[in-house]
Amino acid sequence: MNSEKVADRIKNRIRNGERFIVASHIEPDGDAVGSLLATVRFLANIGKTASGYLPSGIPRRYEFLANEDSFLQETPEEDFDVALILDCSSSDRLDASFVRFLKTRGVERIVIDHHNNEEPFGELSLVRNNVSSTGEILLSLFEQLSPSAITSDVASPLYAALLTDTGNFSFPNTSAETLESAARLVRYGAQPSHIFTKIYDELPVEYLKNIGVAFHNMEFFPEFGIMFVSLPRDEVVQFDPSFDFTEGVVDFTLKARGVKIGALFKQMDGSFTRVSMRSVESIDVGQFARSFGGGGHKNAAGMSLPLSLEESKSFLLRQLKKLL
Ligand SMILES: [Mn+2]
Repeated sequence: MNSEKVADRIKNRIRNGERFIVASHIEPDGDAVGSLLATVRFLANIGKTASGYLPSGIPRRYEFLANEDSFLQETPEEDFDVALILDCSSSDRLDASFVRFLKTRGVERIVIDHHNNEEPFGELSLVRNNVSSTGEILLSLFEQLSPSAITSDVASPLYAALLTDTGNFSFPNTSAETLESAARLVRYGAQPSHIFTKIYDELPVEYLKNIGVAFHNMEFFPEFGIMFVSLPRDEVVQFDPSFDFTEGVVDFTLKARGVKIGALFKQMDGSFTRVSMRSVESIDVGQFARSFGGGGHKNAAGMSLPLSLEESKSFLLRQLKKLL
């Protein structure tokens, strides 16, 4: 079935269904949270009963999008006609108890996603992997269903979804269509400056201290375009455990001229090191990480090594030289 036909069927299921449960992947990012929130609100606006399932709660960074919304944190008792599963490329990325819930209740699964999806797992799956974000796919569905139901509190989380999945409209997935979608979201009431500030400019002070620690411990190998930064356990600034104090630190490596591969080494204990990697478009660190038991995407991946901090760095440098 081509994607136009699938989209038509999904619109019909939304028009005819009454009770919806909306879910996304574990460790939800901006696209997952934004898409979920927008879908629950849009469905309510067109007169449906809709519940969002978010077992880990809303990450602090996206709390501002949620206002008064409440989410299911456990699988519910009541029945649903349809489960809308957003931004999720495989059922392994869903919360395990939710997968059991869908199976035992026999709830129809509609998957809407933009990842390279080898085995779409929904009864209906709309997968557009050339689209920036699940939020962008949803915007066009909502416009076809009922533009007047796209209130500003639907537009704002969709805008957050586009913003975060495109790295503030800087990644190669940013197309003319993406920017046009963003412009329409602004017309529906999203406020770009406010959303940007809330997501990117409200970092804990301690987080910036850790960036300082990581980059104070920088090693740069210009002949290979490799940069290593490290967070030794005894130098890390501990703070609010609800904030991942290493999130995004490795992204800064690619900001330096001449860097093609950046890696952050986070010392867990004397014999165990967590490595996060980033690469420029032409280099696949995802495949590299998988060959050492890790995982991730082409340009963003990670792995754990049963080695000390120093051993991990020399091991990775040796292996990366073979890759280049
Ligand atoms: Mn996404």
